Amino acid sequence: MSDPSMRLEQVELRHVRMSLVAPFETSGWVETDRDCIIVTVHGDGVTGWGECVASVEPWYAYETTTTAWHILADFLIPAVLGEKLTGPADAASRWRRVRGHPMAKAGLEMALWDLFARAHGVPLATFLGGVRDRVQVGVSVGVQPSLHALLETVAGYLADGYRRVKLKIKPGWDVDVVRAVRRAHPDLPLQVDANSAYTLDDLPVFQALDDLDLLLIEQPLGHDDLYDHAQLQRHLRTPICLDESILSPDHARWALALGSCRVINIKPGRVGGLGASRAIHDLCQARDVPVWCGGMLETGIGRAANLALASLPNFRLPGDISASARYYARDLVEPPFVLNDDGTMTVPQGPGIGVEVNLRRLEEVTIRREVHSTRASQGCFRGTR
Ligand code: OSB
Ligand code: MG
Repeated sequence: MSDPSMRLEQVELRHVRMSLVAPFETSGWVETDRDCIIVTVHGDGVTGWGECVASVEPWYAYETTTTAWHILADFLIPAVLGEKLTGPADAASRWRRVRGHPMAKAGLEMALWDLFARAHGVPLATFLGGVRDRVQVGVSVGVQPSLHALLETVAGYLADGYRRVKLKIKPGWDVDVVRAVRRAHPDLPLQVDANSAYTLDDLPVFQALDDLDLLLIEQPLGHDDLYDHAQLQRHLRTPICLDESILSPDHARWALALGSCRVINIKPGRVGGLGASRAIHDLCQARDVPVWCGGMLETGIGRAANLALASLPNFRLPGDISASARYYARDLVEPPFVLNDDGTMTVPQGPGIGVEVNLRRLEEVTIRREVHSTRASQGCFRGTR
């Protein structure tokens, strides 16, 4: 109890696959199922949970469930298993020489944050320095089969209580549809996300969007670009927000120095974990740049950590953190996440991520499992099924 360090005794990886309540279409891909890796860590009789957000296919990021599994099993877990750790930052420093692979790192790091917060008996939000118990949230609306379907979908989410809407856009599904939603809802806080579908040649599209009173335009240009975004931002009043381009605190620093964006979408899964997320938050706060918490269609495990993070003070725009029912018929956690009447979600107040994992449900959706243990009887058992 007084010993601040903890010996990490076991790490379990589970590849889970859950069907989404509706297909989610972006400029570059469609998801009907959500795959992720659930990471469970054990030490000193405490269990911690994390979620690695890499997808099966490399359409959003270069990492996949397969590459993340490899990096976790062969490099990250061996760097910390059996070690006495003083905290999540200590763990992260032990795998610093693994280049890239922020999603793999984040899955394990988040589980360790949960483990240490639970060992201290405090909510993850408190452990991170959170300052609010409710977080403003919104909903991300995929490309729809028709404008009519889009207007219906948006109206449905507004009826559910969402107060901020993000529309996915792509060439041929941009100015006209966004203008139609703006006309239907003149006062709605509205933003768009292109997932890197455009180039600087599309300046007229962004100049037209610039007149539609949007909160921000998310990742219009290349997924790894910082330079062209700076050129585009000069021509627009609407803030550009970077998502895909920011994979670390250094990327955030470079983007702000270059003027590539005026807002940053922080996804812990994309930037290497909660420690890196907090570093980006602090950097932006010092420069008076607002941040908000993005999402990767997480299960309740990742969602709980996102809510804890979004309770930090410089999360000034609503997050892509929707209720469990917006994604899944049955979530992995109890209680499921629900939207409050005021368009917020409540930050869990129990120890760690503050929600219970439903182990029966977890078992149902697991398609591969592997246990890494220090126990001699198990060796480094890598059970698979
Ligand atoms: O670009 O923000 C994105 C989902 C999966 C991958 C990328 C993105 C998204 C979303 C949905 O927009 C956010 C959410 O509700 O989890
Ligand atoms: Mg995005």
